[in-house]
Amino acid sequence: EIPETQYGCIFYENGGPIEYKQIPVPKPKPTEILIKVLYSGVCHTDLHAWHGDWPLDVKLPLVGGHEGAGIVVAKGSNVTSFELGDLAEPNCPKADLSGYTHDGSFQQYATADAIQAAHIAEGTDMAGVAPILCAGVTVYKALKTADLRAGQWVAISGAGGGLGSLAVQYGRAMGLRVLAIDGGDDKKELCESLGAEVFIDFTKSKDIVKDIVDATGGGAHGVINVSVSEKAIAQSCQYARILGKVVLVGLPAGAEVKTPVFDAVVKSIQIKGSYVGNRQDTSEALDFYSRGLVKSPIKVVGLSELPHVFEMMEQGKILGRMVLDTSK
Ligand code: 8ID
Ligand code: ZN
Repeated sequence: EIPETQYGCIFYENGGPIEYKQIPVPKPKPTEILIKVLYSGVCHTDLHAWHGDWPLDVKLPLVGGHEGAGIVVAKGSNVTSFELGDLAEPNCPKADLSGYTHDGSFQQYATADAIQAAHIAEGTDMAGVAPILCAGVTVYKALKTADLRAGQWVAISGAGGGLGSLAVQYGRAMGLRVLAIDGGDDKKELCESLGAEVFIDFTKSKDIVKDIVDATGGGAHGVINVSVSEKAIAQSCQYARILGKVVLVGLPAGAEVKTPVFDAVVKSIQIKGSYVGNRQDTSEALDFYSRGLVKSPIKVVGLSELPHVFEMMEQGKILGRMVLDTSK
């Protein structure tokens, strides 16, 4: 039985109040499924969407969220790829972005394009799998984009956050040596427990470039930038090794890549962008999760706590990923 109304978190203007209240349950278009969302991760992109700080307008009013995991409860007349009861996720398609230009997973029932939505295997831990659906896929794809070989060093900048804590583990699972960069002792502990061989604290290091070059015996072969910091991106080109690959993933508002051209040229550095992943990447990233090679470092709180989660995220205080339980 699908209700007419449900609880959701909605905002009417960028940066305005986020209201947890009763809103209508959306109706799926012929090509969409309706998902009963059980859990949704909170990605830093959701915070950017609320602020409206990217050169891409969000829909208003907006229900954010794009790391939802739930059960298919209805489907449009053209949908053949899902059955009712299947486990699914409202994915981040390229043009119509869940939680950005399409109401997302910060509500109890969400619609998603049936072609883009990912299938989740029976018996999967639904709270744990939620962050895999954006953060996991994104960092897995970024690591593929870095094109490294087992035994090489990968530096993860922003390693203690949602994307970073998964990047450390995917990196390890892919046979890489992981150097983690973030701030604070609790993030150091988290990164080391997930398999980072070295942790560099950006709040304490006097010379981060030198520390990383020393720890890796000449610089990182690859860098995955998931921090929300223009400065960290500039530094990453400097501690990348000769022929190093620097992958840009984090999207600090208004940022530009600023790095000495001379170094980039004489070291023949490659700078590449990487944006989420396709359906094949999603199914591969989920496979790593279901085989137990990566764990979701999550803390679960109620959907009504979203404003508080954003506040903590802004202050860089979240360890790993916060996941919202839509029943609370
Ligand atoms: O497809 C994509 N490219 C994609 C997909 C998903 C998310 C991009 N993103 C973007 C988000 O929009 C955001 O800009 O990646 C960025 C990180 O998302 P997140 O992992 O969800 O954010 P977080 O959990 O807040 O983690 C950020 C971490 O960076 C650290 C913080 O301490 C935090 O742990 N950090 C910062 I801010 N400055 C740092 C610095 N200078 C730093 N770590 C190292 N050095
Ligand atoms: Zn995301």
